[in-house]
Amino acid sequence: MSRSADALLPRDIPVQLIDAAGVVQPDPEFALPDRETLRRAYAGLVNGRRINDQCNALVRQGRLAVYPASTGQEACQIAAALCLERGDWLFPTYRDSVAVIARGVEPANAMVLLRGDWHSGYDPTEYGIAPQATPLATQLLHAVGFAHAARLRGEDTVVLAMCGDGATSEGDFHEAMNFAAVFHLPVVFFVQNNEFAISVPLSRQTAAASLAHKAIGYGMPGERVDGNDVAALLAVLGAAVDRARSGQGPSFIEAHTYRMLAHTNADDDTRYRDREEVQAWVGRDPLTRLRSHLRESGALTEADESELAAAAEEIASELRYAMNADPELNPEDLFTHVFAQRPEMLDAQWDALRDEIERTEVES
Ligand SMILES: Cc1ncc(C[n+]2csc(CCOP(=O)(O)OP(=O)(O)O)c2C)c(N)n1
Ligand SMILES: [Mg+2]
Repeated sequence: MSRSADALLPRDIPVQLIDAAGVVQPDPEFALPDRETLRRAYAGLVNGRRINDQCNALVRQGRLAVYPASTGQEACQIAAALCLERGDWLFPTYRDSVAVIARGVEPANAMVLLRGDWHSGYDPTEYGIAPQATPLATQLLHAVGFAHAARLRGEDTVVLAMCGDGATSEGDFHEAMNFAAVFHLPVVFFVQNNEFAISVPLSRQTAAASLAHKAIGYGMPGERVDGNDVAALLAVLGAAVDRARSGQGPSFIEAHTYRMLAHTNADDDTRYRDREEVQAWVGRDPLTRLRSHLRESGALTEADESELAAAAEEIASELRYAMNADPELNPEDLFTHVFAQRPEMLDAQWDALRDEIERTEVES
C-alpha cells in the first residue's frame, strides 16, 4: 500500500504522552501504555540510571576502560528493549549498554567490550542482540542485511537498529535507509538525537528541519518523539514494530533527548557547551516525570520505590563485584576467530606481541 508523501512526514512537535511535570498529554494517534507496562518501564529506568552511575564510577576506578554513558537517555534505552519480542533483534551502539542489559544480558557480560577484554561478552543469538558497534552506522547495514535474510527465510523477525544523530551523516546510514525502503524490510531505525556527536552540535550535522524529515526522501515514514518520555517512546516504537511485523516496511524514529554527561570519560564537555544548557535538561529527566505520574495515579507507592531502589542496588553491587575480579585473559585470543586459517601476517603480529609481553612481564 503506497502512502501519500504527506503521510511520511513527521510532526512538527515530537509526540509526547507524559510531560516534564508528569502530567498525561492525551494524543489522538498514540495511546498511553497501560499501568503495568509503565511500572515495568519505571523499574527499567531506575536500574538503568543506577547502572550508568555505577559504570561511570568503575571507569574512575580503572575497572572499565571507557563508558559512553546513557545518563539522561535511559527512556530510549528501556523503550528499545521493551518494544521487541523474544525472536526480534536489536542492533545497538557503544552507548546502548543499558538497552542490552534491559533485554536480558548480565551487566558484567555487557561490560566485557568496554573493559577491553573481548569483542563482546554475550552470545548474540542467545539474546537477539548484535554486538555493540563502535564504528558509526555500520550496524545499520548489518541490521538491514539481517532483516533481509530473515525475511528470505520466512521468519517474522523485526529488527531495531539504533544510532546517534552524528551517525546519520555517514554514508552507511544512507545505504541502509535506502536498501531497507526499496526492499520493504521489517526494520525500525531508531535515532537518539542527543544534540551532540562528541563536540559537534546538531546544527553542524544537518540543515534538515529534523532528522526524521530525512525519512521521506527514502520513502518511509518518519516520526519525532520526546526521547525523555518513555510512555511516548513505547507507543511510537511499538507502532513502528507492529508496522514492520505486519509487512508494511521500515520506519524511522527520531527521539529528541540530551547527552547529560561528556561523550565519554576521555572528553571534557565544558570546552564546547554551557552549563546552563545542560542544566535546562535536568528538568526534563525521564525518571522524575514517570515517577511523578505513577505516584500521582497511585500506581507506585513508597514501599514499591524502596523495593526498586534495593533491586537496583543489588545489580550495582553484583557488577562492582564482577568488575573487581581480575579475569584470566589469554592475549592470543585476540587473534582467534578472525580467520578460519590464521594468515602469516597475523602470525607475525602475535609473535611481536608475545615477544613484547615476555620482555615487559614483571617478575613477581
Ligand atoms: C566511522 C566512525 N567515524 C568516527 C568515529 C569516532 N566517533 C566515535 S563516537 C562519535 C560521535 C558519534 O555521535 P552520535 O552518532 O551522535 O552518537 P552519540 O555518541 O552522541 O551517542 C565519533 C565521531 C567512529 N567511531 N566511527
Ligand atoms: Mg549524538
